[in-house]
Amino acid sequence: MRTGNHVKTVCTIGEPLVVLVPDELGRLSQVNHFRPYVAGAEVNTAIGLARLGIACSFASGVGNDPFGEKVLRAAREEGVDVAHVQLIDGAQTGVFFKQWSGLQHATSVFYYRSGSAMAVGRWDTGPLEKDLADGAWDWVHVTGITAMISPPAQEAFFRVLKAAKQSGSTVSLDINVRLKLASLSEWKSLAQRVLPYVDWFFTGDEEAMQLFDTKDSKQLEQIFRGQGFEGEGVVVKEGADGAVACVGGVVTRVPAFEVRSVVDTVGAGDGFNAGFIAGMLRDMPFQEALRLGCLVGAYAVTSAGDYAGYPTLPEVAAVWQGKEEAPR
Ligand code: KDG
Repeated sequence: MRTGNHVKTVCTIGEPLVVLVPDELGRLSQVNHFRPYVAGAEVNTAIGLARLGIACSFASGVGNDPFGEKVLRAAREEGVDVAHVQLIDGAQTGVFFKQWSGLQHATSVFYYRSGSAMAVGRWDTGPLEKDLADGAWDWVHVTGITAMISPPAQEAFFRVLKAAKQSGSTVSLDINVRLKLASLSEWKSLAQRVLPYVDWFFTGDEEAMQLFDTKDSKQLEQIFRGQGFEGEGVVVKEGADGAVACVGGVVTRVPAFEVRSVVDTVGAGDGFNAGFIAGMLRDMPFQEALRLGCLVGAYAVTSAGDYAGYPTLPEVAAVWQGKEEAPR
């Protein structure tokens, strides 16, 4: 039984990757230098939570190769518990490349992950399912990406999602549509299938439009309730316009934080999730939890790595007190 002093814990589950980020703008075929960063929506959220002082585990399967080791080191260095990260012999860690091109320097990604440990079904979810069933974590966070990596990854995804739901943990899911992984109709069907198992459904406004023809959080909640959703609510991330949530028909909106210049928006949504979950676990007023999500998202866009810019607790405290920069 949990006591009043129980420290609330989170587990995020998914595939981490190494991303090769070009040192220059333009076509990938003409780029000469790249920097490797650790990435992946769920490990990003785990790191965001750890930076906010939340005890967080990350569960995954990676290759027992240099990139798997890099992921493990990065997560450990950030204070994330990696007891549930399997380093799998003879398997590979997924990789992707970023490209900034065109008049708007639009970001595109090129995946090399179809042979990764999770994609080829080498990830053994048994130990994780056991801990999930034992209710090891207060909150479990997943994303739709895991289900779209491959058919074996989708089976693993639903096994852990169901175990998390049955354990009574709060379950959040960010649909995180990636059209390079599956078609829009496959994403629509996934979004429906997950609804009975999640307490919080996170989505970006653009992907909500793609999937449900609306980004209105109230309408989304109504649609979901008609399709088996019995969870808490829906959170819609609107980037530079902030975020809006609907819980039992009650809509809460918060504005975004202004940033001087946007370096790269990838990772902002995962950061938002970390801030929101941390706020909820700290029993912050709901609007403040959304605001904390927006703050982590804003910090994220100030740097090139997915999570490099995520703030620490002193930085958050400084903003909350109305000071722009944290004392160094
Ligand atoms: O949200 C950031 C992620 O999209 C990025 O790190 C890569 O997880 C990733 C993916 O599978 O696309």
